[in-house]
Amino acid sequence: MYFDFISKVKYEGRDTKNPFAFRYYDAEKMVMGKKMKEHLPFAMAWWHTLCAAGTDMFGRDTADKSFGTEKGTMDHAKAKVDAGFELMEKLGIEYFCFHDVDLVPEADDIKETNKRLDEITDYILEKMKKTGIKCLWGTANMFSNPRFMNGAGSTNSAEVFCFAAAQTKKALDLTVKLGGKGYVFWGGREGYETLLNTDMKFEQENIAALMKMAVEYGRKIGFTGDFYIEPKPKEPMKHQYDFDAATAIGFLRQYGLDKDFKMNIEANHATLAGHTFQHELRISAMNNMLGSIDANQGDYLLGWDTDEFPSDVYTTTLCMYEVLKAGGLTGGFNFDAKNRRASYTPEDMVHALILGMDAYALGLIKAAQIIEEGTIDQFIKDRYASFSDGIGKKIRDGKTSLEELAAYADELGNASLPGSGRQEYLNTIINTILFQ
Ligand code: XLS
Ligand code: NI
Ligand code: NI
Repeated sequence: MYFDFISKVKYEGRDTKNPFAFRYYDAEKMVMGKKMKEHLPFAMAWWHTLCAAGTDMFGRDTADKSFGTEKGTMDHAKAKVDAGFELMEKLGIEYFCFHDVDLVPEADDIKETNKRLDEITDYILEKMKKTGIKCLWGTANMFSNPRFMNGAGSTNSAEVFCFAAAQTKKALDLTVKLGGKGYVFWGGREGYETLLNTDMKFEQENIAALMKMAVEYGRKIGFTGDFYIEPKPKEPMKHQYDFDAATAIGFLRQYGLDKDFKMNIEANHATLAGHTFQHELRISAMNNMLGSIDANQGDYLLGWDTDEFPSDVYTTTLCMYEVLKAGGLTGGFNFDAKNRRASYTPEDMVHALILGMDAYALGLIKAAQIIEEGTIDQFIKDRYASFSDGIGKKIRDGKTSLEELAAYADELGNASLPGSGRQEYLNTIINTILFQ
């Protein structure tokens, strides 16, 4: 037992003084006809929760994540499983996400790493059966090992490409073994630093080839879930090929991968791309490619992926507005987020997950209110009313021509101004709902 200071974390309402209780997340509460826990399939990220211990560019670990064992051993790998399942059970988190090398220490020889992976996933599977906790998605870490310095699918070395293929194959095996709903490709180092040494078209074709083989293999071994691209514009590379959702969707269509892939949208990656989180969700949803979410947040003053636990309710509300409008996610909400370096205790790990779950629960409640209150949706509908009949309808139906429209304009001589955007009024509506 690593988290002895809590038993099951419960919903106690916003006035509770208990630091280890939910103020908003009430798993069984009905919102728009569905239980909160069905709207919000939360997932724990193995890497941040059980591996990351506070090391940054300027200093070493601040948190003790040895879980009472020696790091780098299989005992440690098992202790991480024990700690992770205890944490998920106590918080009521029903899913987890993993990279291959989050689970076991990577050996020098890939055959040995794969043996360790088989052993640890047997152990995880036992725990899953006992607790009912499930796997949301798996992925391969093809960016940490020095061999991937120039990328995985985009590498200049055919030998390294084979190791990327081998890791993808094994990570798919493990995802299927654990019943994962999805399989993620985050670009990692799939990008470049300078075109002076890079053939961009060649690299993108190779990434597509790797993904195509992954789809073929995955379907062959019975993976029926979605593959995801997780767009990110930069970091670690200067230019990443999966810059944002629109770029990734274009890429998937170009290479005929769009039927098997959806987006895994991360809030912090959206803002790094110069978009709002809501924008990235909308782009994905309107292309029927909103699959899953990495639920974190960045810092607008910093230009990198700070992976903070989500606290900004304005943003979670607009996220949940998009998710409700899209009819929910086929994936879930993965807390790809870590404690700040100075919040280094086990208590902080629990506070962080409570914060994230409450921020999303509150966002869900507020988004449902925005939809039920109706002003925003009605306003948007009315804003385009001129296209519902007459010449506007002809445009929408594709039943007109430039000649006819030009004649229409000639007749008018001048156009009246479009209706006001009323942005300030609409912001007031949102504030009234958020802070009532
Ligand atoms: C890094 C990514 C990574 C993916 C999984 O920025 O967010 O954590 O979610 O490889
Ligand atoms: Ni992520
Ligand atoms: Ni990230």
